[in-house]
Amino acid sequence: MYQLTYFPIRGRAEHIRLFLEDLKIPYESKIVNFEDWESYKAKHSGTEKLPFGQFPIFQDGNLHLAQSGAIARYLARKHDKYGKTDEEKALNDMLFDMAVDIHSIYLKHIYDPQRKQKMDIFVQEAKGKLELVEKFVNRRGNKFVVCNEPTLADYYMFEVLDILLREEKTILDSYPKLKGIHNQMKNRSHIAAFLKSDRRFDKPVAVSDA
Ligand SMILES: N[C@@H](CCC(=O)N[C@@H](CS)C(=O)NCC(=O)O)C(=O)O
Repeated sequence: MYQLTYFPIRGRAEHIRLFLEDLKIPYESKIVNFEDWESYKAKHSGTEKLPFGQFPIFQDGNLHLAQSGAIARYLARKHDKYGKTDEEKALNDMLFDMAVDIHSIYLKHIYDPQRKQKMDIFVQEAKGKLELVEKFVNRRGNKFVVCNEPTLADYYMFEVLDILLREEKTILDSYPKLKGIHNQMKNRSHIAAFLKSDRRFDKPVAVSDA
């Protein structure tokens, strides 16, 4: 069975969890608590178990994968969710990397001790990206970001939209397509069940009021 090892937060593993859950792919979720991290890292960093000294780690038999993007792409290829054509695959990469960029805006903001005073800057920066994704999705005219069914990029985009909404609940109000995709993803039956389950961590990051 696949194994996914990460901290007890959503973080950079949640899009992978969402993918596995939506497709009902069995996996073992291994959680390493923050207080155990330094000793875990000292013991395993640079080994097959923790090749680059960071989580998440995904294991499929003898394959140990670091880098959340590599893990997501591996799974999308293996389970045929990368898109059918080279064009769909390239666009999936493009939208996935845009989700990574939006996630970076969120992470920079959420770890800033002054973040409450800097909400306007965060919202403006995030909306700058959302507007462009909204335009792309409109031009493309499909139900999800690239295709008419969820593919690679939708899982990361959903997670990113969800954490933005958590920080600013009106942030998607001007983006009906993105709001619609967020809703469709949230209401997919296996995802809805996961969101209610004890496999779901509430916190996107280890920040008490995030
Ligand atoms: N580019 C990597 C970044 C991984 C990363 O930053 N992991 C963090 C948790 S989200 C980590 O392991 N931090 C602990 C450390 O670096 O000591 C990915 O996407 O997987």
